[in-house]
Amino acid sequence: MTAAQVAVTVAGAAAIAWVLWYFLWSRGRAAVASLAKGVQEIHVTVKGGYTPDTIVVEAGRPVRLQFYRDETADCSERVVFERLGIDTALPAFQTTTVEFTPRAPGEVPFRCGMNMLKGTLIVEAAGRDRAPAPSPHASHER
Ligand SMILES: [Cu+2]
Repeated sequence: MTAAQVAVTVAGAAAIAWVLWYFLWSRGRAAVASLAKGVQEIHVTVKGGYTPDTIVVEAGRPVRLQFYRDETADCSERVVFERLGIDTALPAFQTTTVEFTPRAPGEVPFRCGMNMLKGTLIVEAAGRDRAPAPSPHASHER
């Protein structure tokens, strides 16, 4: 290979590494809630942090977060969603359910009682990818 080819290859590899870093590492351990019977549900393990720590849900549908606290450290004793008015105790080695319906798109941070462990709920606009195509008869119905 010529020096130019080597440079292009190295630049390409660096770009791929950057993309992987950006989506997998800098974004944390993101997960999309799965939909079951109209409820967006996800399991979160609490142990020195939240796994996943970034949860993607859709606005306007009920959300059920199942927090399993896999430790006794005082730090993770409570989980707080200030913007939703939620402050819930998480007993050790048990699953605690937190339910709510996010109304508006945006980011809702959550944290432990001491503001040390942190996570983010990303609320996306309703039906972003799931909305049916607009009816061709819509104009006649008005
Ligand atoms: Cu804490």
